[in-house]
Amino acid sequence: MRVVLLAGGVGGARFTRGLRELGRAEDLGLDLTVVVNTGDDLWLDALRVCPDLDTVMYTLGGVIGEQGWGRADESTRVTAELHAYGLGWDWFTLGDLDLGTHVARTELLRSGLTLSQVTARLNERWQPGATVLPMSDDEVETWVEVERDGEVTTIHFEEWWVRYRAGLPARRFVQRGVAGARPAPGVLDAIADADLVVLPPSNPVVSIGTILGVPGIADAVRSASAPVVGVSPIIGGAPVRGMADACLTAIGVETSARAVAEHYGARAAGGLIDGWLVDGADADAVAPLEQAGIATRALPLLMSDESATAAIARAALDLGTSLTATRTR
Ligand code: FO1
Repeated sequence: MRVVLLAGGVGGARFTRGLRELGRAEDLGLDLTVVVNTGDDLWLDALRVCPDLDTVMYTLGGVIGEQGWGRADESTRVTAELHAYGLGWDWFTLGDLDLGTHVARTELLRSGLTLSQVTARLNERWQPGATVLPMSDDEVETWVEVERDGEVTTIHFEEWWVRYRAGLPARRFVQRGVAGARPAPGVLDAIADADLVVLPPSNPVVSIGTILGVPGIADAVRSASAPVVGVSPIIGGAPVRGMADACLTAIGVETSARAVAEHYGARAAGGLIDGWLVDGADADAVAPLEQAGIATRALPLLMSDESATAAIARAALDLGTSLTATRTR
């Protein structure tokens, strides 16, 4: 069964790992492809840093840091040296092991490889059990227009997210480079050939929204023969982690499981999703979403441990399978 996921950082990576483990435990023959957001990427200390690609790679490789990014068993000797020279961002920690990835990626990029080729090469080492694709080989960066010290300015997403903890109201998000960006090789084919497309509980604006903003990808999802099932990143009116609420507010979407589903839209009405999973706390969203043409199921959505995550992954597969049965090709 070919499953394609459009994923950002922590939530998407954890969900993908749960789906992979479910497939292995029950011998489901899952063939997973993860299309990853690269809008968080940045040049820092002359290195190309790709937060979501690395979170997916490290999570599937079993070496993710406990905070959900960077490496486990990390140290910060090199970054301390950089800060001592007044370089880098002293509020953004590039650990020593993590820097190994950024140096390797930058060297491979400078040798002429595309981001896809570099990503495939780096993932070989970690055996992720899935095909990991950047959304595009072209540089796309999310910048955030904010008002700071009384003046309007635009800062890189990572500065907004990490330095300001999304505390400066985002006036708008600017995806620099997205207009001319092409889907990375294999992305459109994977979506077209999929038996199921999943929107995991990643940030619907700056992660999944950024992927869908690459010309061609949203249309590929809309026209996919596979059912499209999403997992709400919002439980009981709040994001499970991160600050998706600040992002949703910035685009005028209410922070609720129902509003995010409506934001993606029912595919029957020209939107993106056929199915949607909400937490039990949001069971009141089931009826209205069903009426809007989105098959909706309520179940515990907190990925508190591997078995909880596997249960959510199972529910997504089951909803997808039930929708395949009803979809005309
Ligand atoms: N997040 C933080 O909250 N603080 C950091 O210092 C930080 C450093 C960092 C370095 C590399 C990397 O790949 C991710 C890093 N992140 C950090 C997480 C990052 O902001 C998020 O993973 C995504 O950009 C949002 O999903």
